[in-house]
Amino acid sequence: MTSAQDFLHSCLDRGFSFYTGTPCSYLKPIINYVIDNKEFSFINATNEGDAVALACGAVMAGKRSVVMFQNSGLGNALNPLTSLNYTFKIPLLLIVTLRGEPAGPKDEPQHELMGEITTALLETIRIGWSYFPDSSDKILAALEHADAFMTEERLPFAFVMRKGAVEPYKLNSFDKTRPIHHTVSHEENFRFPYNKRPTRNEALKIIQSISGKGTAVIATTGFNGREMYMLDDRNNQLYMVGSMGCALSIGTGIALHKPGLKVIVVDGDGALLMRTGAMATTCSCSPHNLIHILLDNEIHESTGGQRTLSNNVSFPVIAKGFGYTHVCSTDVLDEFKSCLTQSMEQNGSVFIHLKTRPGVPAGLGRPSVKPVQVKERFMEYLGNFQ
Ligand SMILES: Cc1ncc(C[n+]2csc(CCOP(=O)(O)OP(=O)(O)O)c2C)c(N)n1
Repeated sequence: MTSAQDFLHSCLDRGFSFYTGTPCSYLKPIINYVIDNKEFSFINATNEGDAVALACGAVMAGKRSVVMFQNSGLGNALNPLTSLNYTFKIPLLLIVTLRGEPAGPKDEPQHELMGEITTALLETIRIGWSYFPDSSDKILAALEHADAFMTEERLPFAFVMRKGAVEPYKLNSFDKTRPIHHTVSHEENFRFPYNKRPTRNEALKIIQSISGKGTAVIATTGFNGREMYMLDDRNNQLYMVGSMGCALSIGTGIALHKPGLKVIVVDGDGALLMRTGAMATTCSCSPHNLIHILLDNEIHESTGGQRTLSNNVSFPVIAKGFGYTHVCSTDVLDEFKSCLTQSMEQNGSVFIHLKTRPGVPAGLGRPSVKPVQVKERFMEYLGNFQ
């Protein structure tokens, strides 16, 4: 295994001090080390395409830059990589994790196809690549090769990171990543300190208590779907895996074509920030039967607890701005319950924001029912409604 320290200091010797990206659990040691050490700076981007563009700006301003993301996010990054980096000839060092590696360790179904095609996809878009050095003595040669490619082609080069390539590195400066409050004007609406807020599990129980027949529930990628499945697996629930940030658009597509149903989207803050523009699309077609719930723990909990940018965003303010018919925001469970109960009677698109604290029930597993089966029984259920 490579040590994060060895890798990052060799990068620093070559001038790479600016880091950005979107988390993946494989990236924890590198991200943690960069956060801990002041020679480096790290910006947590809401999606991988934005991370690429941010780094392109930094490169144009004279900063050598590294962009890190999961291979699922290569899809999000394809557009800037092909029409920004290629067009303007902007080299970047990429670290792309290899979830779903063929013949690699067992992984989740949503990583299967991208795992098979990651390296071919990089080649198709003319990005040079090699595996992330799996021991510290291979770092210098790997960086030299990457640098030669970037200088010659003036295009990004990717280190493709397999599971376990880097030794674990525990974050020391937790304060630097802990959500900072006092940043947004809506803060005074919240009563509880971070660690006293309701849990996701308490909120999901309330959601399940009202989401009986006549409702359809889409639970987003992250812990929402996994916890909801564990609480009570029902055929009116769709547990998203992959396609992070797409829950709202899926829910809108259903709501528009099943006006006899109430559609409830249970979102995460990392997921919603990845595709916030979907709120504009949803409101532009104003479904009368949509409840969009945001369970906002201010972190990417399911990939290791890295901060999202949620504490810099006033979700109720932007929801109003996007045009939701009713908006409610709270950190009190009873208020959440009464907003939700009222919203079942309201016409229009309702946005309900609940600030939550992190934490998952002990022994949280993953749905044992396969995504295709979940979809099929969900469609059968939807078929009962106009
Ligand atoms: C395009 C893409 N990028 C990154 C990931 C890795 N990933 C899976 S879940 C997740 C965090 C989701 O955060 P949030 O919505 O806040 O939910 P939480 O983890 O807190 O439950 C990330 C980054 C992914 N699945 N897809």
